[in-house]
Amino acid sequence: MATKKNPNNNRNNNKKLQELEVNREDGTDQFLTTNQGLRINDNQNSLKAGERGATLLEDFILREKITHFDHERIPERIVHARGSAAHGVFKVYESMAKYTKAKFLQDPSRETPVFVRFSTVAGSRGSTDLARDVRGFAVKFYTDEGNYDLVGNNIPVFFIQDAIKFPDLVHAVKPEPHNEIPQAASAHDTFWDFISLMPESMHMIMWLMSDRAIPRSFRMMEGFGVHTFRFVNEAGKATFVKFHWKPLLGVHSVAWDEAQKISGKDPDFHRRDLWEAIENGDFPEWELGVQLVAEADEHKFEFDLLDSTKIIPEELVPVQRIGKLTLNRNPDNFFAETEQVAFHLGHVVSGIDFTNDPLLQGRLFSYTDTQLKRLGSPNFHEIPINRTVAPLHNNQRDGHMRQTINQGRVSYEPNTLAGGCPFQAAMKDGGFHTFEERVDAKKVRARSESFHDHFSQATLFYNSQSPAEQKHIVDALRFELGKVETVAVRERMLGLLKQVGTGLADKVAAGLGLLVPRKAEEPMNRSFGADTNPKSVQPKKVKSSIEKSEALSMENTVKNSIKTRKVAALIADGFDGDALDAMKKALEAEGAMLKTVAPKLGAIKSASGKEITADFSFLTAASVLFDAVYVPGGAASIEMLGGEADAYHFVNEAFRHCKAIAATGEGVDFVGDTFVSRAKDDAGVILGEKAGKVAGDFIAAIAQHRNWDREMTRKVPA
Ligand code: HDD
Repeated sequence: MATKKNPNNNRNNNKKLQELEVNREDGTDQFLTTNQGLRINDNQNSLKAGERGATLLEDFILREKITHFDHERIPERIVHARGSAAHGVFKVYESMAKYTKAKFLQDPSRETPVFVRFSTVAGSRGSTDLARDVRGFAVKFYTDEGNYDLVGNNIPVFFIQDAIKFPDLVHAVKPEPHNEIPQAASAHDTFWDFISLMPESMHMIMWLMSDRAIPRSFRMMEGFGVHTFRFVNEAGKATFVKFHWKPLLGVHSVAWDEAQKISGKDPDFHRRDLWEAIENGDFPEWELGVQLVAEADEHKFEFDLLDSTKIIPEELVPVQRIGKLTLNRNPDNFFAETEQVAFHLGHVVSGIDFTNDPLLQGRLFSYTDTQLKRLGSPNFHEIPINRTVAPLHNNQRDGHMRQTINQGRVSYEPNTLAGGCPFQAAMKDGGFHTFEERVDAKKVRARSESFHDHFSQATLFYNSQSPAEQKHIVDALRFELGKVETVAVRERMLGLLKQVGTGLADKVAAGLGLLVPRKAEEPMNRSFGADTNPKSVQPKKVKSSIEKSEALSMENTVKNSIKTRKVAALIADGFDGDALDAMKKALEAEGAMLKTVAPKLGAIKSASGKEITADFSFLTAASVLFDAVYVPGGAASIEMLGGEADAYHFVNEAFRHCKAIAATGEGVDFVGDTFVSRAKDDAGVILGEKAGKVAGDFIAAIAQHRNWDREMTRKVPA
C-alpha cells in the first residue's frame, strides 16, 4: 500500500543519529564503483575470451561482486528470528532518583534515543507475523552512561523457571527435526509433549492460548521485562522492580480464524502496520510502568519474586507510570539495523541490577554467546546500530572486522606509559558497582520450594478473563491439542488443565472427544534431578490472595479511541458520494482511515458523476485486513455489489470476526442480504439513512475494537 511520507518523520538532532549518519550511504548522483572505489564501466557483461568465449578468472569485478553476494546471509536468530523494529525516544516524567541512580530515569528534560525490535519467537525470518506465539519486545536505550537493553516479551511470565530448560523448550516448539514441520506454530506433538511434562509452564500456557498471542498490532501490545530486577540508588539502597510497557492505544487482538487468514493475505501484516503508522506520523507510544517492592518485602507474597512464571498482580503492587516511549522513525536499512541489532540482558547502566532469578541468570550468558555466532565477531558492538553514544575506552583489541583504530602502544592496565589511562571509574563517577547481595549458601542443583506452585496464577489468569476471552482459550487449546497426534499427550495436557480448575479441562476435553483423566499422572513434575523423589515434591496449589485481576483481561483495556483504525468502504459505480464523504470526514476527524474497496481498480463514479480512485479491489483487499466495514448507498452501486460474491463475503467475514459494520441508504438492503440480517440488535451493527447520523455510533462501536459477545450468540459461516 502506498504511504504518504510523513513530514515530521525527519531526523531529530540526537547523538545516536549523528553517529549513524557517518555510516549512511546514498548513491544519488554517484558513479558505480567496486569496493575499492574503482569506477565500473560495464556492469552488464563479464570479462570473456571473445564475445562467445569462456569467462576469465582475471575478472576481479565479477569475482568481487559474486563473492560478496555469496556471503550476504548471516545465521538468523535461533529464537525471535522474525522481527521488525523502529527508532524512537524515551523520556521519564519525573525523577526516579529516590530509587535508581540511572541518569536517564532522572531528568525529565533528557530525551534518550531508543531502538525497539518486536518479534515472534518460534518462526524463521520469513515466517508469518500472525503466528500464535509470544511477541518479543526488546528496547535498546542509548543512554549517556552506556547502552541499557530491556529485553522483554508481550507476556509477563515465561514457560520455564530455570534457563537450563531453554534449549529443551525451544527444540520442542521449533519445527520437528525430521520433516521441518510445522513452521511458526506450536500446534504439534513435540511442543505439547514437553509442555505436558512441565507443569511450571501452565501459567504461561494460559497467556499463550489467550488472544494476547495474536495481537492486532505491535502498537497495541503490552510489554514486560518479565524478571524481577533491582533499582539501586545513589546510597546503594536497592528496590525490586518489574518493568511494564503500557500501549496508549490499548491492548487489542484479532480472532484466531482471522489470524490464520491474514497469514495468507498479508504475512507482513504487523511489519507493514508498524512501518505505515510511523510513515503516516501516527507515532506508536507506550508508557513505562514499574512495580516497586522494598527489599524488606521480598518474602511477603505467596509466590517467589525470583520465579519468572509468576506476576505480581497489579492489585497487590500498582504499576506506576514513569515515562513515555515514542517510536518516530523507521530504519533506513533492515539488515544493517533490525537484523544486526544485538540485545543483551547484561547491557545495564549503573542504577539497574539483577536478581538471582535462575532464568535471568542463564540469559546473562546466552545473549553475548549468540551474538558471537550470529554476527561473527567480538566486535559486534562496533556495528553502528549497536554502538553506544557514551564514550567507550578499554584495552580490548583486534578481532574480526575491527573498526576502531586504537592509538598508542598501551593495551593493558595498570600502566605508566599511557599515564594509567584509561582508568577505573569511582562510583561517584558512574563506575558500575554490583549490588552487594549477601550470599551464604551451599552449592546445589535444586529448585526452591517457593517455586513449587504451578497452578494458582494460571487459575487467576483464567478466572480474570471475560466469557468471550475464556471461550477463545478453550478454542485455542482445542485447536492446538487437536493438531497433536499422540493421544497420550492430549490426555496428559487434560490432566494439567484439570489442575487449573474452573471446568476448563472439561470444555477442552469435549472438543477433543476425550475424557479428562480422573487422576493427574503421578510423577507429573519432572523439574527435579534423578535422585529426588518427585512424589515428595509435587507441585502444590497455593491460595492466591486475590480471585481476579482486572488488569489481566483485555476487556478492560483502553477503548476510547479509533486512532489509526482502518475502515473499508465497499463501493461500485453509482455509489452515494455524499455519504462516503461524510463518513470519511467523520472517521478522519477521529484519526481513523477510510479506504475504498471496489470490484475493480481505477476510477469509480459516484451517483452524481464525481470520480474517485479505488484504493483496493476485492482481489487486493480482504476484510481481515480492516477493523470495520461501511457500505454506503447508491442504487447502482448496491446492484453491482449484489453481483459480487466477494462483497458478501467481505461483510459476512467482518461480522464473523465481530467487527463494527455500518450501512446507509441502499447499503442497508445490501447488508440485509448478508448474515448481518440475523443481528439487527447487535451493538456493532449500525444501520441508518444518513452517514452523518450513524457516524457517531459507528465510531463508538469501532472504539470497542470488537463486539466479542457476538460470537457467543451467533453462528456465522464465513
Ligand atoms: Fe531470549 C532473543 C526475550 C528467555 C536466549 N529473547 C530474545 C529476544 C527477546 C527475548 C525479545 C529477541 C531480541 C531481538 O529482538 O534481537 N528471552 C526473552 C524473554 C525471556 C527469554 C522475555 C524470559 C523471560 N532467552 C531466554 C532464555 C535464554 C534466551 C532463558 C537462554 C538461556 N534469547 C536468547 C538468545 C536470543 C534471544 C538465544 C536469540 C537471538 C538473540 O538472543 O540475540 O540468546
